[in-house]
Amino acid sequence: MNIEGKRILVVGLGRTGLALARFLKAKAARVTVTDTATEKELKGNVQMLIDMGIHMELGQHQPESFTAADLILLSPGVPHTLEPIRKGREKGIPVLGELEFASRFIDQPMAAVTGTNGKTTTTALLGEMLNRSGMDVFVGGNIGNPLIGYVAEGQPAQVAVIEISSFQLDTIDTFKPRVAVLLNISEDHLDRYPDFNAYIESKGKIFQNQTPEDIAIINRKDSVSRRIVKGIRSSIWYVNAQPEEDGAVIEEDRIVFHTPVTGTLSLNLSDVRLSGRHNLENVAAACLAAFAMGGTIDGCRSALNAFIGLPHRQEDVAIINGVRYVNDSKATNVDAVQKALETYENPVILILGGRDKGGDFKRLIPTIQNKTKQVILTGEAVYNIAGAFGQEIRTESVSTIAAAVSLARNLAAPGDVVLLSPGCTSFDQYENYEERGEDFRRIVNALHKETA
Ligand code: UMA
Repeated sequence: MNIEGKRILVVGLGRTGLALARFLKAKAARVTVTDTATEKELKGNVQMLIDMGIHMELGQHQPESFTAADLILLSPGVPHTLEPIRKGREKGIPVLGELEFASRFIDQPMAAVTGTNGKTTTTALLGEMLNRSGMDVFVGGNIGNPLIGYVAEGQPAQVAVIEISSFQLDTIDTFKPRVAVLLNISEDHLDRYPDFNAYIESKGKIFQNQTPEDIAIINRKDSVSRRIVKGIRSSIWYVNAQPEEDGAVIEEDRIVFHTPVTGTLSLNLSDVRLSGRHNLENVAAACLAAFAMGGTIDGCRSALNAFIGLPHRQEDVAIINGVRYVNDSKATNVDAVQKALETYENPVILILGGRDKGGDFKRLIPTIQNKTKQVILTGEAVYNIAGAFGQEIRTESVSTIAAAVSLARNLAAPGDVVLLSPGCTSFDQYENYEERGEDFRRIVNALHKETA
């Protein structure tokens, strides 16, 4: 794609916008960056971009800039339905998401991973499996490392492993991964989509350009994912495959794989250090994707032996007076909370809350009744969640994570689990889920010191 001298508007100046602006400038495009945040809110980077000769429009999106551009590039957090973007499109100006734009420069095979939950874990695992199979791998995308940054470096790897969100899929057009993984679909981001069906449709787009020589990996037990199988043209390998199908079967003590490229292989569950049934499904999907990309069973096993999980995902923080404190701040939707609760045998004191994304908290009632001894609500969503639980679940409400930990400590007995698994975003009180998880960790560690 020739971009030299073209007027390109970059919308959003987060990690993606910054990487895009730098790449475009290096390619001699005429770059404008627009963001609804002010220079002060954007904290840094602005002056650096101005010094590079990039035009900045901050504090609002000026409609004229959208209609005057040759190309509009969107950050994933910017809804593609915004009025000025619609106006640009109406004028015939191409509008591309960063993933679509970056992927047009990529020559190597791509493995793409999406799903409501587990995509970062699966992406990181897959990258490591291929790495330990002797391949040079780029790992990026929604995991925090925009694909355009890899393009800017000259695409030094043999394969690209990309975590993909529905926001990124919304704006794809030609994106065609060699291997596409859909882990699961449950309600999420209902503050951005008109309804659940629109979100499902977006997830299904990961397969839209695949052809029969490509591979789709889907969880047969996930009833929502199964709904989109019909339109897929690529070969399907299933997690939880039926006997005549290619894919993986999770047995009591091992995962058995059968694929056209590997024949039948198996992996002992004792090689897996992650806990929870949902993680075994993530592991099975990562192994299948690794095989499809040319990885080996030894590479997969070696990665699994070393992989203890990522921060903020059911991360053990401390055991204090026999009580286990777990940071699951990344659980920002109802299904993630459900999966976390299912992992623990011991009584759980659950800390829920933050900013609601429209999740159906009622669905948690049976599991909460079965697994928890107390639910503590916090943040903006307190009234919504308490309303959804009604008389069926007794809750206590506090305003901060610190107050929630303090209350949990008073209620907990040895053997209990104090689980921060909020089911909401962190944006009512924090910049992101990482900051919330770090706060929880800091509070728990201070408690640990106090009681030592
Ligand atoms: N903005 C506007 N106009 C708008 C909306 C936002 O100008 O209408 C501006 C904001 O003021 C802000 C900027 O856009 O300055 C932020 O853009 P962004 O939200 O796309 O943030 P990035 O830092 O570029 O991060 C994005 C992904 N963020 C989202 O999808 C919300 C990151 O995923 C991703 O790691 C990164 O690109 C690199 O690819 C994060 C995420 O929360 C982890 N993803 C969601 C999830 O996993 O559930 C989808």
